[in-house]
Amino acid sequence: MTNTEEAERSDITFKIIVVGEVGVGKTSLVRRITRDVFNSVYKPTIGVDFCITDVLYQGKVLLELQLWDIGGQERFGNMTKLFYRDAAAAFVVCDSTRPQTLSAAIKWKNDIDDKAELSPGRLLPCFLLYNKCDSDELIHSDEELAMFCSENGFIGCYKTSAVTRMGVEDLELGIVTYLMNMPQPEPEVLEPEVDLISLSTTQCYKRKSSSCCGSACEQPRRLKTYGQEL
Ligand SMILES: Nc1nc2c(ncn2[C@@H]2O[C@H](COP(=O)(O)OP(=O)(O)O)[C@@H](O)[C@H]2O)c(=O)[nH]1
Ligand SMILES: [Mg+2]
Repeated sequence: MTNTEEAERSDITFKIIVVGEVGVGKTSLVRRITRDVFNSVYKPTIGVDFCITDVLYQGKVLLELQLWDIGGQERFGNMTKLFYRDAAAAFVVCDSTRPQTLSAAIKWKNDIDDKAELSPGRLLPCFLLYNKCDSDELIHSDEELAMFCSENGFIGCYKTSAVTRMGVEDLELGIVTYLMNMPQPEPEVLEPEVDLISLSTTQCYKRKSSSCCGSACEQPRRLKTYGQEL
C-alpha cells in the first residue's frame, strides 16, 4: 500500500531543530528537504522559522516532520532553550569549505546538551550535516568526520548539498528510520477524565498539535515515502 488515502494519518510529529553558524546553509537545506527547492538569493534568518513535511513511513504510517530553522546568531541569545523544547533530534550544520564552522558545531552541540533533554538524563540525538559538498574545497576526509562525530557525541554525519540534493534523501531516510526506532519514554499520564454517562474512566495522553508553516515556506507541503512497505 503506497496510496496516501489508504495510509493512516498518525499523531506522530517529530520536531527537529536545525542549528549551526550563520551562512552554513541551514535555511537552504530546510527548503530542500521540505519543498525540494533551492534559492541562491541569501536572506539571513532572524530568530527562528519552521517548515513542515509529510512522510509516509513503511507505506502505511503518515507522519509529520517539523524542521525548526534557528538563526545562527541565536547561540549568543537567551532564546535557544525555548526553541529546543520538545525536539526529538537536532541537525547541526557546518560548511565544508569553512573549517571554523565545524569547530562551532561543538559549541552548538554543547548548547543543545545544556538546554535540551529528551527526558531526564537523555541527551537529544545530534546529527552533523557537512553541507556544501558540491564544492571542490572539501577539507575533511570521511575518516576525520567519523572521528569528529565519535569524539564529540554526534550520532553520525551526512555529507549534503542543498544545491545538488546530494545526501538529502539519505538524510531523510536516516532520520525517519532513526526516530521511528528510537525507544520512547513512557507517555505522560494525565488525570483520568470521568465520562458521566457511561461511568467509565478514560485515560488521555498529551497530544502534540500540528501547526502550519512559517513564513519561509511559500510552497505546498510535500509527501515523502520511506521505509520498506509492510
Ligand atoms: N555551494 C553551495 N552553497 C550553498 C549550499 N547551501 C547554501 N548555500 C549558500 O550559502 C549561503 C547561505 O545559505 P543559507 O541557507 O541562507 O544559510 P544559513 O544562514 O545557515 O541559513 C547562501 O548564499 C546559499 O545560496 C550548498 O549546499 N552548496
Ligand atoms: Mg538561515
